[in-house]
Amino acid sequence: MSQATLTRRNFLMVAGAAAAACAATGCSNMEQQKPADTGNDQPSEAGADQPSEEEAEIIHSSCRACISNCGVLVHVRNGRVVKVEGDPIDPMSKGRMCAKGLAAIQALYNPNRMKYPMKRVGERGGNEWERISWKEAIDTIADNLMEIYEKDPMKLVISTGGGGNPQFFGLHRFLQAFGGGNFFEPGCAQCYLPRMCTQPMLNGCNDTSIADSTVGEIYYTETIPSCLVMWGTDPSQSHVPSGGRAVNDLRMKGMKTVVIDPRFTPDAAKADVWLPVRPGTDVAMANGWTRYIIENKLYDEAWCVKWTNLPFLVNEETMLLYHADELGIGEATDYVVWDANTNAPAAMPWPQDDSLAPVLDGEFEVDGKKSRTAFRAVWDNCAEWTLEHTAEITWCDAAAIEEAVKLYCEGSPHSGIGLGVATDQYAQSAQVPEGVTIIESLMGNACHQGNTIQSRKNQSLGTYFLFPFNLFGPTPLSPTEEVVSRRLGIIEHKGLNYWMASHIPTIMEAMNTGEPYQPEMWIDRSGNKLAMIGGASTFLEAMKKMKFIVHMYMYPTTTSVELADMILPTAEWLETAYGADRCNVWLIRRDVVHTFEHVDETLIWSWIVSALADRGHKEAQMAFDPENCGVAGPYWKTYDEYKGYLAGFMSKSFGEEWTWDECCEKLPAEFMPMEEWITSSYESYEKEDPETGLPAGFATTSHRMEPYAEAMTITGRTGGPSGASFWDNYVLPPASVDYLPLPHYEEPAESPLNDTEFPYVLTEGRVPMYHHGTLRNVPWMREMYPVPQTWVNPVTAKEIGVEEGDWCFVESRRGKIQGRIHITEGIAPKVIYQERFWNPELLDSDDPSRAWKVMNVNMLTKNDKPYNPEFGTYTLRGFTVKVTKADAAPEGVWTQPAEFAPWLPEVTDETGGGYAVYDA
Ligand SMILES: Nc1nc2c(c(=O)[nH]1)N[C@H]1C(S)=C(S)[C@@H](COP(=O)(O)OP(=O)(O)OC[C@H]3O[C@@H](n4cnc5c(=O)[nH]c(N)nc54)[C@H](O)[C@@H]3O)O[C@H]1N2
Ligand SMILES: Nc1nc2c(c(=O)[nH]1)N[C@H]1C(S)=C(S)[C@@H](COP(=O)(O)OP(=O)(O)OC[C@H]3O[C@@H](n4cnc5c(=O)[nH]c(N)nc54)[C@H](O)[C@@H]3O)O[C@H]1N2
Ligand code: SF4
Ligand SMILES: [Mo]
Repeated sequence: MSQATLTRRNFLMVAGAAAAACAATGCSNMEQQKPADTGNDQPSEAGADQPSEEEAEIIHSSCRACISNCGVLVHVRNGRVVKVEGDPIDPMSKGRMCAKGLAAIQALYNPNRMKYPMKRVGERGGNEWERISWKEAIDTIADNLMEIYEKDPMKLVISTGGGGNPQFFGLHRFLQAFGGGNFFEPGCAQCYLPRMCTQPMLNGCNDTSIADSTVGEIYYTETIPSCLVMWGTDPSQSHVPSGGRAVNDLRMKGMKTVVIDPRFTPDAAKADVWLPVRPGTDVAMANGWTRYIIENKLYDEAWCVKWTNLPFLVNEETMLLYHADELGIGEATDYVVWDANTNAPAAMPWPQDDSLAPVLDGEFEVDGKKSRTAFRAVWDNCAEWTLEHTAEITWCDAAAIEEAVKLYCEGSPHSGIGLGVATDQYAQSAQVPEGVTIIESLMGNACHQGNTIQSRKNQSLGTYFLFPFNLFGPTPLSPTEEVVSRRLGIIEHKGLNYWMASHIPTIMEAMNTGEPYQPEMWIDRSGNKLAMIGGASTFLEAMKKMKFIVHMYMYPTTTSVELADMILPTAEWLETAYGADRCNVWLIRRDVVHTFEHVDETLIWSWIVSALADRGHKEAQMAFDPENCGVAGPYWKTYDEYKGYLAGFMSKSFGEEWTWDECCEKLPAEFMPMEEWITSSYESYEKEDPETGLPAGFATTSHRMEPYAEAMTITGRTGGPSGASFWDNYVLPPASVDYLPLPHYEEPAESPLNDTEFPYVLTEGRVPMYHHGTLRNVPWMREMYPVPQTWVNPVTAKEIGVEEGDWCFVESRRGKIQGRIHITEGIAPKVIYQERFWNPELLDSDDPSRAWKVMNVNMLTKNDKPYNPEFGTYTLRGFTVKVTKADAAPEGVWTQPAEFAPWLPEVTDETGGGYAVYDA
């Protein structure tokens, strides 16, 4: 079959089937140009005079179709990417890729891409655009920014995509170069921040997110953890080739697994114990585990006494731990234990005074007042959570819970718990990592072989490439105390300060009311906020009040159509340069092609700063001078300057100073042998810290693990140790409620236990075909997963009166959407599962706003109170809905492979090319 007779339609059907097979098996590569493999001609074979495959150049790179950064080999022929495959040098993916990454060519050359900067003509929301030059675009933005800057820099709001942004902190740099403003991201308080702040603050090591690549332990094949608990995480779908693959390999070698997840995921299917927890009840589960471990004396007492703050005495009035100077028995840096030798309180210094005999469990009289050990406070806190009560609240089986805890405890201290995003997405987002830290501390599961808690260096530094200017100490560009304290919502939710973020609902309130000030301009660098943000309708209404909105993205989305005044075409990952540290290896992402006028978002921010500097903006001028910028490095005017910065940063790990071209020659490469990297963390707390000559301990205030989370309480009162002081060194006024040191279970605000109008509880979780709002315009992916499935239990299906494949309505107190019924025992009765979706095919219809409304779970989610006190988290998972039968699919939604033909790239399509430049 020749290309001339091949229709887009018949190509799609065959190629898509191959892609589906690949997605299911996580296969290592997909030939995208060999007729023999797909039984079909493919776009890149078009034209009789194509050179043969041997002439393709093969380039090492790193995928960025999701947050995972898997190593890839990119085949480029005649200036065109013709194939991508996994790179075996990556220790995490070991040569695998997932369907999203393999679809890279369809994304890169997608006919639906935005090609040039555009400005709106006509009404906002009218979807009429005019092409402009990069110069006009940047100058217009800079003029608008100067106007804001002169009034009040805080009126600027900028945002990014959490999962999608390889250069997350690039936006913080920008705000520092601008001199103020608010930053938000729809993940953040709802993704990773609660774990990433709470866990290291309390365990003194790392967070334990397999889905954020911070659990290095699972990639080492020489040893295996005894038992891995995957708690609200689903690596086989959220990290198919890396975390998912690694867990699978370890399971085959004998690692036991427990999965705590309402959905019967591939990881649940292979688990030794699956606990289908009711969405939103994980704190009850954690407290149930803690009580079982304590009541059955399964914990490691010697470890708890020496390496945790559990023997320290609690000042019941302040909820903080006593320091020895308060009782006049020692130094301010010492804590207080009850010493069994003297039967009296004693100062416990660091390192541990082994002549003392601290009592772990007890209540004593100290200073004329009752005082419990932190251990006893933990025990009291979980006293009500018997297995039966835990089972009743979490909708799990008591015997299964017991089996799971036992499995985990029997494997300790070589077991570990990996937390996922699920528990970040409801009001108890800080309390779950707190509860899990208690469990891990009791068992001594830290810095031993097999643990998820480790203290390795150089893990995931890549995420922070564009450090804020003040990351390693104040610079002249650090935000002032005034800027920090005026960020919207951060006094109340101080955990946000850890990422220098503002609170989304508080930003919306400021937009709606002008209090405490009126935001006026929004620059967004991400995908489709209207599909990703909680309570999307209210977000849209608030955003409409902005005077000027800029959206940077690769494709038009409903955010661009409904809200933007200007849209900027950004680069796909194959057009960007970056690096990724993967365990002991640096991968290098190379800009293998440049199409149309697409620009790496990093450079767009740089150009804006440059234009501000030209307009006499003081901080912007400083940002081009290395003197003012600290480790973060100055801004760049060209992509080559930027790549020079990347090269300098990566080559430091090798003790070298390479240019970008040298990096391209030498990377990817190991900066440390894998075994050394892995074992560097084992028993590291006992090893001597060369600076102090003392044991290293854990990186907390007490040098021990701190399951009694007084650090949280202190954060709420002052901003430190996690909040403002971590980045900015300021003391902030207290929040209106105390952040409690121990996790109490709160029933979700909308509960299936008492909601008669909306009787079911809805939750979400990843599917391997999409990354957030991406790839809904990529035919391969839409063929595999054309519309969102609504999972219902057979019992529920009967109740509702639906059958497999029926269309349905899912409705909450905030909105009504559609989905397609999938009946399965893999979800409990009364629980509904549906993943996020939006429909780019509707952008061309008479009513483009239907594109984000008809199937978007974020029409249903809840961005009003109650919020998590520490981080301001709103509710994306675990709220109530009703489900009813619908007669048909929403009008105009594509469900059949052939319908996606307009989005198929052809090799003959024009691609433009070369670097776009901004010439001030
Ligand atoms: N209901 C519900 N809502 C959720 C979630 C949920 O589970 N349920 N999950 C939440 C979570 S965990 C997260 S992290 C957020 C994610 O939601 P967002 O943060 O809005 O989504 P992203 O896809 O990360 O947005 C970033 C986009 O940037 C694109 N991108 C990559 N490089 C560039 C670039 O250089 N420039 C530009 N402009 N774009 C680029 C990526 O393709 C990606 O689409 O959604 C949250 N929303
Ligand atoms: N394919 C794909 N991969 C991705 C992403 C993507 O959008 N698509 N996004 C990336 C990003 S930004 C993130 S944050 C990670 C997240 O990666 P994971 O943490 O693995 O996230 P999810 O699959 O969203 O959620 C994990 C599991 O939580 C379950 N769950 C739902 N509600 C609850 C609950 O109340 N309690 C418990 N214990 N479990 C619950 C869901 O069924 C799901 O299987 O994935 C990353 N990788
Ligand atoms: S998991 Fe993510 S980074 Fe890896 S191949 Fe898939 S899309 Fe690319
Ligand atoms: Mo996320």
